[in-house]
Amino acid sequence: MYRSNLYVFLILLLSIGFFACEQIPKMTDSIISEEEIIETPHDMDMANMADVNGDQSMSDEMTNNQNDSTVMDNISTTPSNMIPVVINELMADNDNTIADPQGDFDDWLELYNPSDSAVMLTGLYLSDKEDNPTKWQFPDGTEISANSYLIVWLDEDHDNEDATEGLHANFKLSKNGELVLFVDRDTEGNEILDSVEFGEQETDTAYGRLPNGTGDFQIVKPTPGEQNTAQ
Ligand SMILES: [Ca+2]
Ligand SMILES: [Ca+2]
Ligand SMILES: [Ca+2]
Repeated sequence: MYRSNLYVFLILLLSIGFFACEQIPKMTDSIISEEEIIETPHDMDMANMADVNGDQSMSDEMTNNQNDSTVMDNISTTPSNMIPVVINELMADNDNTIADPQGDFDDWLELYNPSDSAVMLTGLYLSDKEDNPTKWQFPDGTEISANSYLIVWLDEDHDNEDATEGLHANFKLSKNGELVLFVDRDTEGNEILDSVEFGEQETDTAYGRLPNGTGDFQIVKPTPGEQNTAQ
């Protein structure tokens, strides 16, 4: 009788131990998400990244670092190799599709954050030159909200005193086609996070990912600041 009670007690003790082990990681996760910090790398378009880098090293790095996510005090310290943001759409010859905050119909690029957390873009870059990947740096404090889109005007209005509203880069896009790079911070070796190479573009024609955020670039219906849709 005594021995059977002992067994019951041991089973109870093991159950409590198992339950505790299950709960601690969940509690930690909930703390992290409350602080709006990227918990896990989004399932990025790895194939596209591999195209850019010519290998899978970044993908491997992300996999290796997947479990390294820890509670961080500052969102801007989020390791860049966990940035889930992609180049989602662009227009290289905007004649009457959408005006920038100053009323000009300029080239534009749409970034998309598919994750459930805001992502700080401070220190990251956009460029249209492979030999100068750090051509234009996002201003300090630039943030892209969770599941949201961000438009960058590619109009060389970066130092235009009248163009304080909106993000304005120091390069334009050629309608004859070129390359756009989304580049990591200096501390991360300026790795290319995403890129798109496009050929000759028709006026007011948008080139974007379909399906939205993950698919290959193709001609899409212009949807600046919104989910991409087919023509
Ligand atoms: Ca402009
Ligand atoms: Ca242009
Ligand atoms: Ca869009």
